[in-house]
Amino acid sequence: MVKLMIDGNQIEVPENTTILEAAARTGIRIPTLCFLKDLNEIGACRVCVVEIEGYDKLFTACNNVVKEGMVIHTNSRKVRNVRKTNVELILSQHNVSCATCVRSGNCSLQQIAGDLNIYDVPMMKQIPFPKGSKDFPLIRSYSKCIKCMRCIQVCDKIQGCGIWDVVNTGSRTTVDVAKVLRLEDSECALCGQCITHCPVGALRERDDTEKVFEALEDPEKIVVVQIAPAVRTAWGEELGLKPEFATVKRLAAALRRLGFDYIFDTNFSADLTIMEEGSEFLERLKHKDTEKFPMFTSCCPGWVRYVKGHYPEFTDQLSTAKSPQQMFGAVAKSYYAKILGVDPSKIFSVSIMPCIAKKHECAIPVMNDAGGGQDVDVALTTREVVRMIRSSTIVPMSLKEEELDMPLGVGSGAGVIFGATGGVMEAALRSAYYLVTGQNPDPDAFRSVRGMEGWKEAEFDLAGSTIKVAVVSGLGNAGRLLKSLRQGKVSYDFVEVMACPGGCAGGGGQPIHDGYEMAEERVDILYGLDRVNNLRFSHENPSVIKCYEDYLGAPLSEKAHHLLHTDHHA
Ligand code: HC0
Ligand code: SF4
Repeated sequence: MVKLMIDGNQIEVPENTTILEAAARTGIRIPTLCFLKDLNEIGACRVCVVEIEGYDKLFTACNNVVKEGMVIHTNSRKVRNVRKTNVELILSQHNVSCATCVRSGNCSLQQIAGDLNIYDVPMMKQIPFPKGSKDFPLIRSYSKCIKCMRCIQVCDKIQGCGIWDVVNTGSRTTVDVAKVLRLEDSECALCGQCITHCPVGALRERDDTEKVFEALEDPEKIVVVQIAPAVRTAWGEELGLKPEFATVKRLAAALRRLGFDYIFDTNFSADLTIMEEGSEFLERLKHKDTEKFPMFTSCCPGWVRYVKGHYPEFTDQLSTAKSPQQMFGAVAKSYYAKILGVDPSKIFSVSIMPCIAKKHECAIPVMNDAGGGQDVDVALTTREVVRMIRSSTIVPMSLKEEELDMPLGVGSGAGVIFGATGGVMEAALRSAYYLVTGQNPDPDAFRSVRGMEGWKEAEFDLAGSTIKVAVVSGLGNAGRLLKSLRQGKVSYDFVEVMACPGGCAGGGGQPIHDGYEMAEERVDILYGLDRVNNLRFSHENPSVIKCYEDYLGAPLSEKAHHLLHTDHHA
């Protein structure tokens, strides 16, 4: 243990504790900007400086550890002045257009400048910044980058993609795409984790809200919307709503006020995905001698982009099943268009996703199988929908819950847990068991694939055969798993991969709580929703059963193949 004094408090903490942590233990908050625990502890912004008696210079608290007998001042006049100057220097190279910034009100730099009483930027520099693309789903505003390095670290250490790097020198130092010139030409998976870890507005998703407002105003268009599983756990966060109040039914009410004609649930098509992907897996198992294993889930477009870009030799092992987002779009513009008796082109199909890779996925040229343009016309992130609600002056606090529409608004508990790491695997195993044995298992029989660890393994008995599965979340873990498979160190039958840590609950399109990840809390909500759902099995979803009876025939039928499966090489 180490004894020291912080702001007059005598304390004792374990060796190697950082000054930042030691202060926090005594209830003293040292402000930070670039710091992310275990990920970015480099003192780049120099906001966390403190004074240590006996030294002229100040020290950063996030990456210096305490020593026996230290006397530390975290809030002396000298500390406050230097901190203020450091933030002014950051602001001097920052495009301070706060009122029109997507992160206004949720920006750590804005917050700290306010906290430090900075109302003027005395050393403002005019720096010519490169212009980024406006069309790619991930947008970088160079003029807003504060060189905190968080995006570099998260992309490299957590996601294993290494897209960003520091470029140039002196006042022109900035963060840009490593090796290639354009982000569009890089192997960026579009997971969006660099956005959710950016403390300012230097990274954001392409804003597609205007396209949706236009469709909502068009009397010729029937605008349908699907709500992804993980969106229901998070949409209320930025609106100040408690999770138990911010239900999917209250979101449905807000979406009706926005003018959407039919409010549906991606959980419906998650159940459909299980029927197709589960059947495909059992079919592949029948040909174990000739098929390559493991089969990988294909519902996360960040993962699909990653594997195609970084480990293309595994592309054939992806399930051919489309993601629930795309299955929903194809069904909306075929089966549902038929129910309505309208041409598919009349339907404008919107999805609300916790994800930015979904914007890329819906625009893949082969994802238009229903014949009415793109099967999903626009994919919005959770954050964009919150902005639409705000800009339309809808007050969710005053809304009563409303039902989703039928028949595509019905989803099972197995569908809802898609939004959590392990959820797709668990849902698939619940139905695979039924398809093999003709009997339902205990719905919680496969709970060992739950939990936040980045790489989980389990074995289950499926009618006498042992099925070995793995579940990974975070692309860095996915890369490690693929390397181990390549080297023959591990072998599995079925692997679920989600690009974002914790699965879609921690998706790159979710509300941002700078430096604090909400994935685990949101995952708990999803499992709670599964527990209380009357339906726990995808194969018991009455709307899915009816869709097969009236339209698709059976899982893996010709029509199902045409609408619900894809060629990942296209
Ligand atoms: Fe997901 Fe999905 S679970 S990828 O995370 O599979 O984005 O929530 O909508 O499509 O269902 C995201 C979430 C989805 C899809 C579903 C899957
Ligand atoms: Fe890296 Fe993901 Fe950001 Fe792309 S979206 S640069 S892969 S963190």
